[in-house]
Amino acid sequence: MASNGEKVKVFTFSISPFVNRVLIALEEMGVPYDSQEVDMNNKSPEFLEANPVYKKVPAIVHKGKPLSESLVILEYIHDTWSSSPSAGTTLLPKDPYDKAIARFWADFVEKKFWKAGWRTTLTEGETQEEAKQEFIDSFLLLEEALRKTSGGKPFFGGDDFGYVDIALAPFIFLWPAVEILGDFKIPFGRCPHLSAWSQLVSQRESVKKILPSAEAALEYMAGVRKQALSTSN
Ligand SMILES: N[C@@H](CCC(=O)N[C@@H](CS)C(=O)NCC(=O)O)C(=O)O
Repeated sequence: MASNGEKVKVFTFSISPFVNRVLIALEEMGVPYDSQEVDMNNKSPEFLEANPVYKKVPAIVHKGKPLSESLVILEYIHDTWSSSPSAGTTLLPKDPYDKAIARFWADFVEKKFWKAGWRTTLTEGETQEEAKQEFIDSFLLLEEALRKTSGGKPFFGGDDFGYVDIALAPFIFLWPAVEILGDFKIPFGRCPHLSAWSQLVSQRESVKKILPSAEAALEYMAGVRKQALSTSN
């Protein structure tokens, strides 16, 4: 195990894909960590001290220093543990252009792709139709990105299960919930690379260990949808 000082403390919320990015990366790098589930209705002073700006999970504390925002934490994990002997993969590519492109697509996952998926589950009528279309368009863009950046290899990171793979992986278990609550089908037939990628990624040890079941995701998302629709109507 690559402790590099001491165990990482991770503030979590089990259904959060952003938290799961961090946990999958730590698993992949063989970094020991302790997790502490945050009560979202009663955020502890210790957690708020770790993320005083956004007050969101994930937040980590390593060697007494706090850090938040999942993609920032992934970069820290890369910089701190990539060269350790226990690292099972490399998160970011070495080449500056490839690295910038990886950052671009990881950013896209939250800003466009998941924003549309989240909106699909929480809305109805015309707004939901628009969100669904945006979600499908984002899928097709990710398919093209995977085709280009993988260079015929299985992952966005080529042979390495890397930064973009980890940024996107936690959303796999939410896809069935988005389909059911949005009453539509993701066009997997038009996304052969992404389809193969998601099957491979779902079988990865770190992913199997960290991700909750699709049923748990559906139950949570259905609850959030019910609440969102009751307050908007
Ligand atoms: N951009 C953030 C997003 C984190 C985020 O949205 N976390 C949610 C859980 S999925 C949260 O903590 N929400 C609590 C709140 O808003 O009070 C990241 O990448 O870490």
